[in-house]
Amino acid sequence: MEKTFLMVKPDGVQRNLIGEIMSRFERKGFKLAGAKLMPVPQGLAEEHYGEHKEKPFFGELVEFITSGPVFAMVWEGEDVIAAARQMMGATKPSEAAPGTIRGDFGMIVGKNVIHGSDSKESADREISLFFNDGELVDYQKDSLSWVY
Ligand code: 3AN
Repeated sequence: MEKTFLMVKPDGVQRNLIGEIMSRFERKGFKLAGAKLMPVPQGLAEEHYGEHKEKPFFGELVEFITSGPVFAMVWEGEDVIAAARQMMGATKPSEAAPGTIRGDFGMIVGKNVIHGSDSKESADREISLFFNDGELVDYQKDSLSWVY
């Protein structure tokens, strides 16, 4: 089953949105494979945002993500990567549709509450950056037999 990496950013943690965000993915029907509250060390932040190294906002991005704890998660399900991106909404909160996480809670592009992998390659890369194999749990969820 497909997996994605999602992270409540420091603004989401400070604004008490962890439960709200987890609840949306739970209710949708996805399965939680791992989760933890953690600070993001400088090196990890630079590696995670490596593809934006040349962008003018790279420094700001790294500074923000290291500014307070994040809530890192791995969620599993059919097409979860694309579905989670839909549920997150557009990068710019002003363009994110109402009903999406960024549409409902985001205020500015630099502090847009949540990160989610945008492809299978990014998901694999980001999951292994943030989680050890032993931190991901493989288990049976009987309620999913009603879904699939
Ligand atoms: P997304 O998070 O929707 O995949 P990306 O990958 O284009 O968006 O950008 C990564 C992160 O960089 C975004 N989550 C956003 O917080 C930040 N970002 C994107 N564009 C800007 C910008 N113009 N100014 C500041 N931060 C930005």
